[in-house]
Amino acid sequence: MYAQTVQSTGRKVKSLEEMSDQERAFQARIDAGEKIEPKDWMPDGYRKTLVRQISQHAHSEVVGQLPEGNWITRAPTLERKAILLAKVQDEAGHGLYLYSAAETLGVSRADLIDDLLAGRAKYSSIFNYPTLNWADMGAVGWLVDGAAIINQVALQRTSYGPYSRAMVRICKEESFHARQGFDIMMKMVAGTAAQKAMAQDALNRLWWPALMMFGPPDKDSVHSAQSMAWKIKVMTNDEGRQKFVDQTIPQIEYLGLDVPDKAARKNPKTGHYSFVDPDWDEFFAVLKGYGPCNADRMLARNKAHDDGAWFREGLLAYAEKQTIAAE
Ligand code: FAQ
Repeated sequence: MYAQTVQSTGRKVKSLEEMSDQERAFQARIDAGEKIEPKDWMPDGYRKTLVRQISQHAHSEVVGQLPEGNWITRAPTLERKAILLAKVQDEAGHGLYLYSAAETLGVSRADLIDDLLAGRAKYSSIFNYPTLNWADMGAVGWLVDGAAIINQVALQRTSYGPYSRAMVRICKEESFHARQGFDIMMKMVAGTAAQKAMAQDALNRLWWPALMMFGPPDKDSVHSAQSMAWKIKVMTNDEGRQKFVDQTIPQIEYLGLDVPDKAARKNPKTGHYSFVDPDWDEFFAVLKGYGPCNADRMLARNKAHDDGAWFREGLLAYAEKQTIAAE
């Protein structure tokens, strides 16, 4: 029987006795570590959860281009501009792989994007915070991509084949992103006192929102218990957050910066750091649309979609012409 270690607030996970024969056989495949492929039978809830999570993940990649895209024209050197441009372009590619993985579950990318543009779909809370100066480009790559990698490395082992395979490629690119962010931070802390202060300020502002990326505490998570049972998620929200803190605090010390959480301490017995939770009221407010940049992000995405209408029409007209020519 699968491990049921996390309590969450959503619907109770069915026991093997409560499952139909088909559901029991499906659970046995999951427990044996088999990958589920698009044409395999799957419970409706499994399909629905994957569509929700993969599409939210895809939207995060696409909306996630905005805070960094904002700095492409203001990067301090040609080299930094080229690197940032490549990174932002990679995020668009990640969105594409993920929408494609979602489409294998019988939904259309156009409908998923409509949900995003109409404000019906979520994307990661982190992208509703502003990027105020160049040091934020370092902090986003280091902390935001760093947090994303922790989650995504685990998701390489997710039970749904197309999602798992998309993650393998995404993780390779994300590690380049995190390193370029850390490299910017290294330059900033080795610069003038004002540059080092900018790096500290970026870290102070992004630390708490980065902790929120892992989702609400396990006790308040709606989906974790069922998603862990189906191995859609292979790590709980709190486990991911702890990994991030344990990995990042030594990096902060290496940079010679102050840890924003003054109370964080390493437990010599466990090797883990204690840390203060982010403000969960703020997190839930951001999810409801009240973050500093929610309205701007939705305006920017809607404008980009409207501005791209001529291009989508052109593609369709070309495809139609090819079909007619082939008949
Ligand atoms: N922001 O029951 P749980 C990136 C929602 S990629 C917004 O715990 P679950 C790359 C959750 O959806 C970053 N909403 O949910 C990049 C659910 O809503 P619903 C994105 C959040 O799914 C870097 C509700 O709260 N990564 O950054 C957040 O079991 C730089 C209840 O929560 C992924 O999406 C949040 N932080 O666990 C791009 C990874 N947390 O649908 C550009 C895949 C929770 O019931 C630049 N996703 N919610 O209305 C996951 O691993 C999971 O979905 C979690 C949440 C862990 C995020």
